[in-house]
Order: sequence, then structure tokens, then C-alpha cells
Amino acid sequence: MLDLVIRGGTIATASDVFTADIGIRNGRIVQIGEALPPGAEEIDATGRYVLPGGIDSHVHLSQPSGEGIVMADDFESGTRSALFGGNTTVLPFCLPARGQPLREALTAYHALAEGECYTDFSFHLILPEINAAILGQDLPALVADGYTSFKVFMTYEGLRLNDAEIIRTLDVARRTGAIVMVHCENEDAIRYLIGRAEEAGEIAPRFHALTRPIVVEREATHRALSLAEVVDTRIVIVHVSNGPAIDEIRAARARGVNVFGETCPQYLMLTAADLDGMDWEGAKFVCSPPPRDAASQEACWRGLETGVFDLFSSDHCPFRYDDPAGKLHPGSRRGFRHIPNGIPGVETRLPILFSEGVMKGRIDLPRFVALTATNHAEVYGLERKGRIAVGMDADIAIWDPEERRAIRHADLHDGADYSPYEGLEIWGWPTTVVLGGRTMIEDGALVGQKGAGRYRSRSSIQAPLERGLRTAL
Ligand code: DUC
Ligand code: ZN
Ligand code: ZN
Repeated sequence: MLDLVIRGGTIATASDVFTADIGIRNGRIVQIGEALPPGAEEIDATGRYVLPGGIDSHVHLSQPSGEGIVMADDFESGTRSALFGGNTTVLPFCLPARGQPLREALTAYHALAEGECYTDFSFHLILPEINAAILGQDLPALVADGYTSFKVFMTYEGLRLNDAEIIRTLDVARRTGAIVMVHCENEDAIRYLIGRAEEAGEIAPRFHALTRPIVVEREATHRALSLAEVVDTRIVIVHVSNGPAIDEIRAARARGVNVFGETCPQYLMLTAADLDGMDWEGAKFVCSPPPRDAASQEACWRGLETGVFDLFSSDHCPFRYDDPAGKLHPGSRRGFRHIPNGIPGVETRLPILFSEGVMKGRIDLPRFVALTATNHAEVYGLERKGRIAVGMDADIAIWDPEERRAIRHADLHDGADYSPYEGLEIWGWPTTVVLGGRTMIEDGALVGQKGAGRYRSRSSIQAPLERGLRTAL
């Protein structure tokens, strides 16, 4: 007998939309068809969309963020929030301290996450430094053990790698089949601009955006892509915020660079003007790269529509606002330079793209599925995830396209004390979420248990993405 049958819903994959029943046994999808036999449990999905559970491949949880600053979500609250937003897998980052063995850092993050999660999870590894032992032994061994993605930074003192170091890291990825995610902003240019602003006494949150202009992101994006071209390896340009950076990705792809592009809700829905709020309220919108302007928002939409972007992630990086450990008085220091970079969004990522993208006719359902689940699994080697197909993990979000609600932080489940999207009207919401065949959220109510989410090792062998007909080179 089937454990669970999801009956009569409109199923969407990255290529098709059709009506069928889904039969689930032992946590996997075992049948898709019409009039399936009864299951021990049944969900009537008539009139609703049945989509792969979201995979959010860019999430920060329990990450040390500087003296006196505390991230607002741990693995429990962060994955609960993710689940309520229709996600069944998240990929947070492991940030090793300088000098800390990478394996030890990963063990510590595992200890924070095991038994705490409401979604499945896996870790990207941030590389704050490299040396011969890390490149020669540690990383290849970690890739073989299923940690198949690294993030490197071109900004932030104490974190950024120089070009020579990035090349050496890319070369390890080329040899091991791993993939490198790059944060593209030119640190030296930013420091120059911050120095100029501070000399002029300009310390309000809005100067965060003015000291990290598009040109510093565009230049670094061009450089990262060029380095990947030299090494001849795959690369992800994360959190892309504007048209010129998108043009760099498009041009590099046309030259044959194997690049994946990612953008996030903040670059569709926010602008630099949001950082200009009264009474330091602008700090709520401080993230890097910063939100830009209406033309940049439009460029990001075009990038999603035409296939320049493969990934739509939240970059959930939550800090409380009115909290001594948060954004208002970060460690009792004042000035935009001290505001922790990052905004919450793991629960609102999918509803925002569904409402603003699918319901407003900018993207179709298969593209939504590709951008929010399927491509994340393929790019990062989650072999049994991101698709509704026989043999896949039964990770499923059932969406009510008629549900209308305004985003209110009071209704969300993260550990922050605000949402950057407060008041935004949303049309469509994931009301039932199934993880590995177990119902975790039923008609908007949490019915699953903490600890149901489990660690997933990842593969390093990934086929090129099928970008489909609407891909713009
Ligand atoms: N980069 C991220 O990816 N997230 C938050 C802050 C940052 O700089
Ligand atoms: Zn980043
Ligand atoms: Zn991030």
C-alpha cells in the first residue's frame, strides 16, 4: 500500500504542467498517474498546484557575524521559517574561523543543525583563507565526502581572497568537480569610497548603498568570470543586483564560460531609497550588494525571464533591528559601516516570486520550479531532489493560488523582528508541505516535528543545465 497519495493536483515540473496523482512510499515518489490506489494517508490537492519543495541554496543560519552581533536565526527557527515558506531543503554556509581546520568547523555546524531542522540541509563551505594544505588535502577530501561547493569573497577585510588565491581555489574545483560561488564586490574601491564618506561625516545607512555602487560589483563580476575562464571551471555568481553585472554574465556565457547566475527577492522588490528611512530604519535594508534602482529591478526580472539567472535564492541573513546585537546599535557602534549586512527572507522568497512572477505573468510555472528548486539541485549536486518524478524524494509543496495575504512579520516564523516586505500583498501561498513523504505543514499549520529534516551529502558530478527555449545568450 502507498503511504501517501496526493490526489488531483496540478503538478508542475521544470518542463511540464499536468494533472495527476502522486503515490509515495518510504519517503520517495513511486507512482505518478491517474486514479492511483488508496494510500494510508491522502491529500486532496484539487484546485491547487503541486510543486517540488523549494530548495533555498543561499541561507545563513547561526553564523558568527562580528563582535557583539548575533544572527537572528539558528537552525531550528531558520528551517521552520523556510518550511512555512514552502521549502524542503536549505543550503546554509559553514564559516570557519581563521586558522580553524575546515573539518572541525563543519563538525561544529553539524552539531548545531542535527536534530534541530524542519527541512533537509547541506552546507556550503566559506573559505576565509587558503594555504597549500587546504588546497592540496583538505578540500579534495571534503569534496569526496559530499561538501561540493565553496564560497569565496572579493570583499570584506579578513574574508576576501586575492586573485591569485581565487585562481588556486577555482583550480581545486576544476580538479575535484566542486563548484565555487563568488561574492563579487571590489573591496579596495569600497574602502576608498567609505573613507571619503566618513571624512565628510556621512554615516547614515543610505551611505552603505552609495559606497558599494554598481561599478564595484560589475568590475568584480567581470574579474571573477575572467578568472573562471582562465581556469576553465564552473562558477556561480551569487546575489546579482543589476543590469551591468547581468551583462557580464551573459557575455561570459557567450564566450563559453560555464557560469550560473543567482539573484534574490531584494533585488526585485527593494531599492536604495529603502535605506533612507527615518530614525535609522534604513538599516533594516542594509545588505551586500545593496538594492539598487527601478532599472536594476527591471534588469533582474529580465534576467529571470530570459534564463540569464538559473537560481533564485533568498540570501536569508537575518539580524534583529531593535536589539543591541542587531542593526540599530550594532555592538553600540554607530555608522553604516558597522551595520550587519543582510536581511531576512527565507519564508517570503517563494511567495514573492510566485505572486509577482507567476501570478503577474512574468514567468510561467515551469520556470518558477526551475528557478526555485530544480536548478538548485542540479547545480549543487542534490541528486534526489528538486523534481517531481518517480524515484525522487517526496519533497512537495502544495500551493493555494487563491490565497491572498499581506506579508506581516507577525505572521512569519523567523527570529528577526521585522520583514523588509511588510505590507506587500501576496497572491498564492504554499499551504501544505511534505518532506520525505511526511506532512510537515497541513493547511497552514505545523504538524511535523523538529529533527525531521536531515543532512544531505552532495555529489560533485553535475551535468550542464538544460536552460530551455527561453534562454538568452
Ligand atoms: N553576502 C552574502 O552572501 N550574504 C549576506 C552578506 C554578504 O555579504
Ligand atoms: Zn555574499
Ligand atoms: Zn549570503
